[in-house]
Amino acid sequence: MSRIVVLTGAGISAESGLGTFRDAGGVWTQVRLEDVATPEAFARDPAMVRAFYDARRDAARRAAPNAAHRALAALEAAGRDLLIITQNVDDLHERAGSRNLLHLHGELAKALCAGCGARWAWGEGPMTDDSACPECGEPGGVRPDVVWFGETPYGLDAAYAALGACETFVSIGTSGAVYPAGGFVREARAAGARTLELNLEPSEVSRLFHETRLGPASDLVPAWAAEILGV
Ligand code: BV8
Repeated sequence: MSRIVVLTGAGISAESGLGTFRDAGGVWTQVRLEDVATPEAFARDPAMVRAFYDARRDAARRAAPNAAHRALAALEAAGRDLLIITQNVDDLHERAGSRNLLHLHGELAKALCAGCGARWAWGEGPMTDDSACPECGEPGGVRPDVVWFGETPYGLDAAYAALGACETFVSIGTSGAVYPAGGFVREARAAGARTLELNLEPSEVSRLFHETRLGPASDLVPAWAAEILGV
């Protein structure tokens, strides 16, 4: 079981040029989450929802991991017992080299068949009504493999097991506004873990952390990783 559990949110990818959600100018200030990030939105206007995620998939493909992603990957490469639970749907942790990773809210780089539940890697190009599922062959039901509001996050059993056994819980670049991830710090504290928040601004759950450090992730995360490595 991982002794260090790290929860990441959109803030760790902000310096890679990918938008956060609730900051000034964030994604949810440009488009209503009810219009693009719920199953009802997809049922109402699948083309609009697919286009929203196609644009974010293209932006993620053009982005590059930053020093914060690389510092976490370096901890894993140095043999530290670390699990990253990310709320992010980009693949910047993977591209930085992290492997022990759980995408709680799914991945832009995958597709899901709303009909049969098949999931597969999505390559280039937009999702359309003509996109057919490779399993059932049906067109019309291909959607991004992301967890929308009202849907059950992926890997919750593994996440809670890791939180219940960790010694250190570090939250990076998240407002703590979305649940159940926003409650993970409570789970870690109940397990006796030391809890640390690395964020640009105080979050909705800062009061629950033993320590909060404020600043950009590209500064705070490499500095914290250096402490862990004793360098
Ligand atoms: C569910 C998908 C039932 C893809 C997203 C209590 C318990 C359980 C559920 C709920 C509950 N209360 C309410 C709910 C319902 C709901 C919810 O949380 N609503 C909110 C709005 C109140 N939750 C759900 O519906 C979840 N499902 O509950 O199912 C269930 C529950 C338990 C067990 C079984 C079943 C599903 C939630 C997932 C929704 N999908 N994304 C996509 O479009 O991306 S959520 C979306 O928000 C993203 O995933 C995003 O990652 C996530 C969280 O946001 P953040 O990452 O924190 O981003 P944000 O902009 O908010 O904050 C950025 C932070 O970074 C800021 O603090 C900023 O200061 C900081 N920052 C900025 N720049 C930097 C920085 N930090 C460091 N360096 C920088 N440079």
